[in-house]
Amino acid sequence: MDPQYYIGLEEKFGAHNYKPLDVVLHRGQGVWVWDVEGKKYMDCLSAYSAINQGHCHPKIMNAMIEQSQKLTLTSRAFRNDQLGLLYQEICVLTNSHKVLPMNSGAEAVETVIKAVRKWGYKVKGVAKDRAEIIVCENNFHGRTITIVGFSTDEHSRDGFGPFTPGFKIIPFGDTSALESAITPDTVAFMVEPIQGEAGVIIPPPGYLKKAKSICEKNNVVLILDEIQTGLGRTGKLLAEQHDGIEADLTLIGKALSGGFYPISAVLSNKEVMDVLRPGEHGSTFGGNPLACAVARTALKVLIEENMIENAAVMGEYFLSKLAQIKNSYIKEVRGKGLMLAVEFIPGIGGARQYCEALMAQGLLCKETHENIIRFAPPLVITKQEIDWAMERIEKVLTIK
Ligand code: IF1
Repeated sequence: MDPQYYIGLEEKFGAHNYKPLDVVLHRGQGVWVWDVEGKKYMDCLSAYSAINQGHCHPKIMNAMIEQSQKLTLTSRAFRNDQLGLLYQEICVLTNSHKVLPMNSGAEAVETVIKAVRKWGYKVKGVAKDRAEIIVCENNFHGRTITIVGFSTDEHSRDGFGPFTPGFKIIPFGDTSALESAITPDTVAFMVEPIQGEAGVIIPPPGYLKKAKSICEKNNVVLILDEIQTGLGRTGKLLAEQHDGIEADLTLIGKALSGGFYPISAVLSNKEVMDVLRPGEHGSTFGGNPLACAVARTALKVLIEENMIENAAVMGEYFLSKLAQIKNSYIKEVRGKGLMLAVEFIPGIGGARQYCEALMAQGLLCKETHENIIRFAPPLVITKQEIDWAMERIEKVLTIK
């Protein structure tokens, strides 16, 4: 089928809030996807890390089919026989005490904001409506009004005000800024272990560890948004493990379903979650049996099929290969696990042209900001497949 037909429909009838590469995908398996004309590509974006387990993982697919033949949605007015099992499995896996399931990542972020505010008033003793949450410059936590309200990206915010008050913004990676930003009204510090949208920005070593100890000392809840970094992407189950810490609250989403279904969750180590009482928060689809069955299997295959270890080993290999590319316009190559980026110096026409050239070579990736290409293939990628990718990447990126 002619891709232009589908592109035309999207352009004519759809909102124009995206500018995708003009590849119309039809089918996927593992690290590979095929377009409507049958052309094969390697997916080096993984739906922004929602497809860590690879496209259409057969075991997750079976779980989805089997559960959908039994029961899909009960609402939380009734219980179902999948939710408790998912709770237990997540808690065992992540050493958490409580789980609150939602659907999208942004909903998990909104949920955690509500929970820590309530905790601030009920437990910490902050005066009514004074609670403050500290976040970082160049954060990306989602698209709701509250969340874009504390974004520092003008593009995300412009024209959407007025915004929710109660947020303070500090530089990322700077623990002294955190220390001085905390006041008696501070209830939480929320941060991404590695900033994804900002361009795979890795903080100085020990940042999270120091942040954790500052939070502890000041009775401030540490919230890690692991929606992108979590579930194996950086070569550990959670990126916090690189720093040997446990956040008080952790957000996961994306790969929690292996890309089959929107499911997210707030994981709580402290009993912050206990402040939420019946009627104070919820979601029609949150915690539904289909989502739970899919998530249970998505977590299971991540562990059983050694995807996390593979991400660590393959990530290191991929990074070392990217670092060998000869191009004097490359400013930096960086990454952890299979969350990798190549940054170009400004003023060379942007990274998009490279993404388009890579697409022509059969490799799909996406620029972030003007000058950064992100490489984040599914965690099932093999050494041979990285070599296949590197042949194309070298061809496109090498400038003699
Ligand atoms: C889009 C970026 C990635 C996230 C973190 C929460 C959310 C996200 C750390 C919200 C979502 C997405 C959304 C997607 C593009 C994407 C993205 F380029 F914008 F930054 F992944 F790198 N916390 N990230 O990264 O989760 O509500 O979307 O489920 O098109 O907006 P969501």
